Amino acid sequence: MKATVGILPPMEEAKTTRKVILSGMQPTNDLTIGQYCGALRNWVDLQHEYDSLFCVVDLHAITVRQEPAKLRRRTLDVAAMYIAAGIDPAVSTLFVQSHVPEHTQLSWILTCLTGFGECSRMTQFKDKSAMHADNVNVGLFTYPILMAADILIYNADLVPVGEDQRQHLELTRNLAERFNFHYSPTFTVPEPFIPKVGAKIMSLQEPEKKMSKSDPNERATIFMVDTDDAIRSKVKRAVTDSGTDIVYDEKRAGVANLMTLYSITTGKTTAEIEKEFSGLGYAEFKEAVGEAIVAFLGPVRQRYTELRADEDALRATLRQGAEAARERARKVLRKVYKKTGFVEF
Ligand code: ATP
Ligand code: LTN
Repeated sequence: MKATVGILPPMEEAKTTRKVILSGMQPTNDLTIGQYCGALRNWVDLQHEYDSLFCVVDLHAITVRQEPAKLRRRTLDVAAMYIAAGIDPAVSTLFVQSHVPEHTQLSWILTCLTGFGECSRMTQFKDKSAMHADNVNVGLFTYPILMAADILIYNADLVPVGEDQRQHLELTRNLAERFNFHYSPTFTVPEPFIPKVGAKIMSLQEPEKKMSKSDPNERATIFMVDTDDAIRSKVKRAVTDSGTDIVYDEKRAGVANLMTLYSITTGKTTAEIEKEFSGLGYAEFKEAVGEAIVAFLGPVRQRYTELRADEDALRATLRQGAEAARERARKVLRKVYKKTGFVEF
């Protein structure tokens, strides 16, 4: 919030001077503990301090082939998981991306300001087109432009995401600056907000690779809805190395990853963890990590199950969120249309 000296601003002004944050996740599968550590837990912490908007980016999800019934179900699953993890719809604006058509409308204008080369350089495009070689569609290519529109349509100041999204944020910043330069100052140039610990949770099976919800090897990923036994078993079988001591060393990716997970789920620092396990081996350490994750995820899973059981209430929450988001998006889009030179309707 802006510092105020002397008299406090009136309530309305106080509300509008709060900085804005926006973020989203794709409903392409159940959420993982990687997404929780890299993004969701930050959203929960930041929502009280900022004017916050969180969406389920279903339009982004169809850049990879989706079964319609599954996509519909997962969109609601992800929204329920946001709330279960601690996003309070009374505090934050929570909505589904396709419910706010202004995102796609702005996206077209930004598309016409983006160079072909800029999109070709995106590593997520390169990775995903290699992974889905049978469906390298243009949406996969222009994906980051829609993401830029998601952010710029609300003039977000801050975007809490994991490390893998840094490059997309850089493009978003360039597009905001380009529009502002070609027309006149319009968009806020957003900053990424990437956590120091947990920005990249690695696969449990190939610890040099990011933990991914689309990994075909289920043992590599801890899902937020995994059962206690599944969590224990996945941690127990996590790939480590031939060493024996529990010390944080980035070169020993498997152990470092488990230490990060333990640190986030217990709140302990690396030094505390090293001390706790000094003289103990991988077996004891893995058991503790498994139990910490079980204890941490259990209550979230229970809240999730309750919330997901009342679909009418969930849909009503999402409708309210979309109405609030649209109201804001419409105003910005109107300004952008005018500056672009479109005749007013
Ligand atoms: P996929 O692995 O299916 O490609 P994704 O990265 O596209 O998943 P999203 O739902 O789009 O998943 O990601 C939501 C957020 O979670 C993003 O901010 C992303 O940076 C973060 N995130 C995803 N996976 C991880 C991870 N392993 N570690 C840390 N953050 C992550
Ligand atoms: N590209 C992101 C998901 C995403 C997003 C956004 C994140 C789409 N729109 C806006 C933050 C802000 C991803 O793949 N993780």
